[in-house]
Amino acid sequence: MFQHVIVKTPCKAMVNGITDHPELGTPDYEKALAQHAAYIEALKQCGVDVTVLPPDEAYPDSCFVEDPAIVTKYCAIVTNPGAASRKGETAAIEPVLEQFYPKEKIFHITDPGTLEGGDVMMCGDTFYVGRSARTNEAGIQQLGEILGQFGCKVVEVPLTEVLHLKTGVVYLENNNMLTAGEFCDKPAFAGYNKVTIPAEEAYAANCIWVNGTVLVPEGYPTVLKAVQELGYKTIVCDTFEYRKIDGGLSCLSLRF
Ligand code: CIR
Repeated sequence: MFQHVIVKTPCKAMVNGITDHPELGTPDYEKALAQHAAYIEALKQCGVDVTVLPPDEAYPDSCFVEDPAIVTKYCAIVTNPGAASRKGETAAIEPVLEQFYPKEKIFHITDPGTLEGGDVMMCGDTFYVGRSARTNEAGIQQLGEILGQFGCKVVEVPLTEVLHLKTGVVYLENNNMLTAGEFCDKPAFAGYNKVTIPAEEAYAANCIWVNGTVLVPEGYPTVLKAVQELGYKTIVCDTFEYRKIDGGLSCLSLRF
């Protein structure tokens, strides 16, 4: 069960966030703020306390607070983002982690290793890590050494089609996993009860499990039905302004 969630209010500069989908247009800041507020309310309904960090205009993508840190029941890890414009986001997240973890339980990914939290999927004590354009071999090696101290296993999953691992796969606990695109037939996920997401709803692979409830992005009826048929309570959240800059439900929070 998760007790805590950290989110960060989007800054006005989010309209300049990194995107591989310029055809979706520029985010509308006011709508993004409203969607963020609704997201916080949905999280609160799942029984967690929510720490809301102030916006930081220096970092357009800083609302995607999942990427500069990894939070587990054993320790927290400050990452080293692979995107140059996001590297500085880690300085702001570390003091926040210190409110929840003792200093000796906070670790760091360092150069030449790069790693972003969106590439890390926790399945119990196994952590699947996407080797992506943002997360490299050295970063994965360092993560393995850090989590290995706590008896956890790190499994590398190469990816080529999407930004981060969790762009295309989500673990919903109870051995259930939703997979889209290149993740549908990855040998690493062979032992899970996998539900395949159709290509036209691939964005909705980025949903999140929070204490038995699954937050699902608005506008993906096949995925919503599939999650409900697995027996989960669901809450639908509109994330369209964040989708324009390649973000979604998981990227917007740290859950632990
Ligand atoms: C980026 O490209 O870094 C942001 N525009 C989107 C980050 C999404 N984060 C995530 O999937 N964990």
